[in-house]
Amino acid sequence: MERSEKKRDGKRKTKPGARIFFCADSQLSPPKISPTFLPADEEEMVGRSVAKYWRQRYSLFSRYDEGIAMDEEGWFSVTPEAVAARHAELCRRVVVGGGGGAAGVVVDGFAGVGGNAIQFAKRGCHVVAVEIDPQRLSFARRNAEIYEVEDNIDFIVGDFLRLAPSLKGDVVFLSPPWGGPAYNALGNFTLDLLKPEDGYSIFQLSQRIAPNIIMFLPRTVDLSQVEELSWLSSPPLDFEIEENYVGGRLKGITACFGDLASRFG
Ligand code: MGP
Ligand code: SAH
Repeated sequence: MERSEKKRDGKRKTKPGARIFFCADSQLSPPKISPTFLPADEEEMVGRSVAKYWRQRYSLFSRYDEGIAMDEEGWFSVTPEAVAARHAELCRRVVVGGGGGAAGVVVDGFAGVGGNAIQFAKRGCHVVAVEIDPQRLSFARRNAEIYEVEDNIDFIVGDFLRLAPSLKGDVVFLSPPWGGPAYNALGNFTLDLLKPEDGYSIFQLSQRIAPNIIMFLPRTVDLSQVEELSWLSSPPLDFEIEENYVGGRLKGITACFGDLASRFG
């Protein structure tokens, strides 16, 4: 699929109404630690399936060595810290400071080990972090403690699809499962491949929670389908997409819907 046309002023046109911005690629430097600090066999301990993510550990969590807790799905799903910081910056524009300085509420529907929730909280948002796996959510809490932001996060064990009707916030953040690392072999990633339900259903549920939605999606996602989500509302929601790079490598696509999209850039 032709993902973009000509590069111009740091933006690329895909089709009318769908601009691709480039997220600043802030490479986080690994902390200066003694080489003896980590057990030499840690790479082996994490297992072959996640070794490539372990090698990126400092771009996932810059404070990794302070005791970050991970499991297999956490390793391959956590949003790299620089990208999560960018998501939080986008949120902050609509939820903090606008209404007399009160912090807004971000509902993170698929919180994982907390990569995104921590960055939202660090920027002054109050976070409702929903995660179906109790152990993974306990890792998210521990990781938030390391970043000293646990007080800004409500940790809720549960199924986002069932909880959604009882939730309210300013922004919903969605980084649902993509089907594991094998997503990359599929080529064009269509929204029906998202878990636990297709992207259209997850999006529609989220619209009842907040007027702004951010989705973090595979770099191979079908962009025309993503744009179609904005047409589920009448009038259509403002919509922007952005490519997110870390260390020069494209990690994923961020789609913004609602007022948040009109404040892009
Ligand atoms: P990747 O494409 O599996 O790895 O994930 P990487 O390091 O780009 O490998 P490459 O060698 O193929 O280039 C890239 C990023 O996508 C991860 O760091 C996660 O932030 C995110 N990601 C990957 N998966 C499989 C998922 C997923 O299932 N759910 C969510 N929410 N994010 C994922
Ligand atoms: N953004 C997160 C990663 C999310 S990965 C981070 O940066 O750490 C997606 C998560 O969704 C997984 O942890 C998975 O357990 C969780 N999940 C899957 N189905 C769910 C559901 N129905 N409700 C809530 N969480 C769910």
